[in-house]
Amino acid sequence: MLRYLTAGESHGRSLMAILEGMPSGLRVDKATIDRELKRRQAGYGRGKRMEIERDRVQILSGLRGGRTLGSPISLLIPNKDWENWKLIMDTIRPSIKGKLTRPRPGHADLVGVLKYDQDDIRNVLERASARETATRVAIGAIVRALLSEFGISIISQVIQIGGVKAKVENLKIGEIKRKAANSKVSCSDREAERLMIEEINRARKKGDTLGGVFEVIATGLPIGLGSYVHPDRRLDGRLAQGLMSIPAAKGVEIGLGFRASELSGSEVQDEIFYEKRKGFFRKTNNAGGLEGGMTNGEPLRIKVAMKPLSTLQRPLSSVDLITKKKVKATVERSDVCVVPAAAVIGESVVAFELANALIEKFEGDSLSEMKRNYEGYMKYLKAR
Ligand code: EPS
Repeated sequence: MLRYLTAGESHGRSLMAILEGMPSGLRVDKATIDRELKRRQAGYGRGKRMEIERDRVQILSGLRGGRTLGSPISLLIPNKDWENWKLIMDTIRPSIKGKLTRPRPGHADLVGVLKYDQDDIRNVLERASARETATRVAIGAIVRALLSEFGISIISQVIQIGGVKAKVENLKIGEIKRKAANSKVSCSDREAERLMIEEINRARKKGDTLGGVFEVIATGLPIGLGSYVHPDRRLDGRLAQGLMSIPAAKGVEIGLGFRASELSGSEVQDEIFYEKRKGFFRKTNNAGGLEGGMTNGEPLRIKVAMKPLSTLQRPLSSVDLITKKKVKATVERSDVCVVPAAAVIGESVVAFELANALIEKFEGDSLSEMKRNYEGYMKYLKAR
């Protein structure tokens, strides 16, 4: 079983993670992790914090000579901004000047202070912050190295920001990869990209924020990752859980998603074909690559809807925690739109769930043992 823990406050000294359950013998490249961290920081619509940070990982354990040992991999990502916050965020004797007492609607602020019995919203927002997702992207980059050993790759694209929807239905996966990588908002439709940027500029001017939708696509998946035998082994459920845990995520659609509910069965199911060279295959992929909670050999296609961020530069009404009077919510430095960044986080989350399912199916203490198990299974499938 693959598992991880993360720790760290947004303006604390650093973010940390421990990843456990990776096989030995896997080459892990620090530069590749740093590249993914950089992708997460980018995207049009980000705020001032991203001008301060240059996220870089330090690999503290679990590797020797650039290869995994099978032992826990521990990671550290320093917060550059810590220098500006170390008096306020000191873990022993912080200087507490102005406590934050005006909760932002939509953020963890109000429920967090009530649940954890706090009188300063900072004690909630520091960990609730989406900055935590940097650790998930670092973990994602490591598990992607494992997936690529088995020919699995993952890409993403932004398909909606605010009211602007991209036209991407007829694009091939190769085209999406190329076009999205060259877009400021990770969108494969140039005209939509232009309108999205305009929409972000408008929102910034108004002190408002924007949500949107991104899609993650995984290719090269063998048939049979995940299982139908027990609810918590269904891969669609695990993917949805992982993706819904991204801050501001509000919905997940697999394949046709909600649209499938409007159509008849004969329009939705992907008919089965067989050719000696290809084996069993489909001509459509409405299922998004999953049937019965298992991969069916077609590309995995999964969409995530993000709500607009809850920190508004022109704040909404709230109630002060102490005076109980109507006030405007706290204004923290924040971003206008993080959908392009969330797409990178989504890739990482999907990578983790797929790697977990891969390890479950082809279990081995070393990469070579996993590969022997994989090859045996692929040979068996070919003979069916
Ligand atoms: C983030 C860092 C944060 C925010 C954002 C994500 O930096 P700061 O709070 O110092 O401006 O930009 O966090 C939120 C959107 C949030 O609601 O907490 C990051 O590294 O991604």
